[in-house]
Amino acid sequence: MAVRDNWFTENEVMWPGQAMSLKVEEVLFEGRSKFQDILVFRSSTYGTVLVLDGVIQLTERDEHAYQEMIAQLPLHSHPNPQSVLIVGGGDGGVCRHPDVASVTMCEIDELVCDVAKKYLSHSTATAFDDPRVHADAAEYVKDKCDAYDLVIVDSSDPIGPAETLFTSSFYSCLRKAMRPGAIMCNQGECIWLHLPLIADCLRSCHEIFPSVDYAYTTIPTYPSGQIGFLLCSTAAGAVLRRPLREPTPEMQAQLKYYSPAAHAAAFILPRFAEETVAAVRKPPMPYACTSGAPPLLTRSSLALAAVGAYVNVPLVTTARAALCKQMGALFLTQWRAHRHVCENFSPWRNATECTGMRFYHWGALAGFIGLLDAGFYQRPRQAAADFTIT
Ligand code: SPD
Repeated sequence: MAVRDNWFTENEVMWPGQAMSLKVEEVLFEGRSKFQDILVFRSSTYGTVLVLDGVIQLTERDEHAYQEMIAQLPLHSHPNPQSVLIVGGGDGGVCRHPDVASVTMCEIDELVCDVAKKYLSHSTATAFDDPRVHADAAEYVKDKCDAYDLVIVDSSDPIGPAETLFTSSFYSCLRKAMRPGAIMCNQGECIWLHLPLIADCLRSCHEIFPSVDYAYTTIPTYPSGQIGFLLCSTAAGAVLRRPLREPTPEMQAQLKYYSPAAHAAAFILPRFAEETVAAVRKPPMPYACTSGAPPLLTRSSLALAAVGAYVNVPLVTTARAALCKQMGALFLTQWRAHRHVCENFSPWRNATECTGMRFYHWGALAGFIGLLDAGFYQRPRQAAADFTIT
């Protein structure tokens, strides 16, 4: 029994040794569907709470931290989303977000929708007017081809009915259902608790999608106060961390968590998670933006150096060498002008010639630095700027 002495305590199978508890004012619904246990209660400080199989799915107080981000991150990374598929999300919290021509929601458990309509109708379950609820998400998307601009997988945790939604065969089905340039955003568990699982999922995504990244949000009632998102695009080179559009002022006024700045910040990971994600992120981040060690010799760094050399050697080094020649010549001229004064001081002549030679050497060094500058520094910096919003 999850509620004891007016306290609900979360099931801890996936996060052993820790548990979230909320004080219960009133149990509103308790039952079992074909798939899972469902509990709804009114808490004393977090509003109405929905619990599936002993795990908190949403509370009215902090649901926006998750539902806004899982919907708005992909929505604002796509230039023009028209058609959205939501897998799961039976509580209705996500499907009220996409303001697009068509939203299809496929939730495996109809009772979750019914309970949400009854107990969450004033907060999250406000967009159920025309829902198309399908029996099984994995089965449903199997038949689809090139149908969606966005796919949002708002699932519960992978122990239970949502297990298939974390597999590579499911990601492959989704990939087929997505249009060119479409974006998928999946509930991506918690970096503090599930890094190996996240790494597995990201590796599967890496095999299937040409662009892959990971973001997270903070939310007090999910385990460890955090939950992440796997974001993948069917387009190569898609930079998902940079919003392509800003919310309209009216939309921004309704959002409590999402903003373009929160979008960009959501992808900045602590170092221990960055190391895992950096290994599979596509396109890879320039090392200037990551906390990982810069790779010394990669194919791309060699290619950049070659381009830098090609651009710099003829332009910079010849220009600098020409300048150095002039300065060397100036010294020699000066020396000749003063020759009659210091004709017995041969060291002067040698010194002057040496100075000229030194300028040649400095010219060569400057050219080399120019090469490094353009090949290894400026170009990654430019690429870094592409990943940053200003
Ligand atoms: N550990 C809980 C993860 C729950 C994620 N899904 C929540 C569904 C809310 N619409």
